[in-house]
Amino acid sequence: MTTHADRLLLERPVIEAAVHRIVADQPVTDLHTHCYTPRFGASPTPGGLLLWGIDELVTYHYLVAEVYRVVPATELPYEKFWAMSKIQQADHIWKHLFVENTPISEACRGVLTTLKLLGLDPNEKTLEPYRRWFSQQNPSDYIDRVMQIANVDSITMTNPVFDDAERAIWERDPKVGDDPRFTAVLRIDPLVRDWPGAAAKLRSWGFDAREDFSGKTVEEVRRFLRRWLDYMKAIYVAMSLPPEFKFPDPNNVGGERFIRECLLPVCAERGLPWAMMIGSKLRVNPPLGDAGDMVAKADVQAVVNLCREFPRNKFLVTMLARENQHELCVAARKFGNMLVFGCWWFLNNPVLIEEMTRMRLELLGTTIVPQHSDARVLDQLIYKWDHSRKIIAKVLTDKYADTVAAGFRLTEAHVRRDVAKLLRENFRAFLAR
Ligand code: HDL
Ligand code: ZN
Repeated sequence: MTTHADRLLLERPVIEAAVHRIVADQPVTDLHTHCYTPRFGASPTPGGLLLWGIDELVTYHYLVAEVYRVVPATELPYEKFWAMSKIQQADHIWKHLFVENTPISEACRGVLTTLKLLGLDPNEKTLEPYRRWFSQQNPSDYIDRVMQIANVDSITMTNPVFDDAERAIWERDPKVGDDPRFTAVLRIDPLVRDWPGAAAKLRSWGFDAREDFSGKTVEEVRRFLRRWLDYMKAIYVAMSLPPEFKFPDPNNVGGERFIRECLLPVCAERGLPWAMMIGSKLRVNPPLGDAGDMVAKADVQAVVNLCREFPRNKFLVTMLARENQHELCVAARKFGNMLVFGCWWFLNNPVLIEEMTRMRLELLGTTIVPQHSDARVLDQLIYKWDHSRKIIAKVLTDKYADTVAAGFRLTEAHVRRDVAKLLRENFRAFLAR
């Protein structure tokens, strides 16, 4: 008797319907977000790191950048905008991006999708009706609701230990990350981006790290990493790296020695991946804050050198420039200790998600993690996954149709297996390897 799973998928419309259903039904393990457990404090509580609700959605830094294209700084000086309350900022953005202009950009459409999937009408002229609805939600219950709508089974945090506010919360509450819905990631950008400054910080925290690596620096930096990895129960180590990132790097001897003598030995001893997120050029327009960062082409050969020289280490890699994507896919064909992931930041747009997913499936098969949400506001999980699932399903349908046309007898079981790998199992297996 043929089971549903064994059902052959031959005609394109049958393939398409099955793929879209299976992709929608597959729980996602979201491997990179900026969301937080409720114990970190929730907005609008001052200092709360868990951002959620309409005013946080509408003041997402992507939308701050976009509203400054409509109302330039010559009309609204940056410092005046930042002096506004969150509510005033949101009203300003809603007026200019959602009422007086059509919310057609990906970041704008994301707010519409989120409201719609929450059961709200995205066409309100003011934010007041939404504020009334959100005021009735409780953050922790709301997390469950958002995860259920987005079909996300685990939210991976980003925990920048060099951020004074976040480190203070960890030190005040050792259990702050203990929420089964979340996992932690040790984020340590300054140790490569600014080794001298980071070494000085470590000394101020009681780790004897010298800029010139004299004394017990290597042991002390390894002790620092182990302490925070254990304390956070981190599942990997992450860094955003500049377009200039090189390995080896004669212009950043300290950063290179940190990677070679401290980071990678500790990651290898613990079987932890290092997530390299390469190509972010920070604060090209400083008064825009987080909205002021940009992208530039980076050097894939740095990734190649690291994967080759450290075969016992595992590298999660995403790059920010569209121009780097093909070379990164080819590099991944050479190194099984590299897992390519996500359509990061300025790549998280339908046109590029489709291009990158198609390129990756054609070069790497199902051995990738096609997407992460990068959600900064909890509610964004809803739209980031709704939008990406549809594109991933569209590309998979094409690739399955091509495979069937070549004579492969495709069944639902094949599709379920593949989609589970792409959205959940590849990441988990990479961690466990
Ligand atoms: O460095 C990162 O993790 C980036 O994702 C930045 O946080 C960036 O501001 C962002 O939110 N991108 O989506
Ligand atoms: Zn991020």
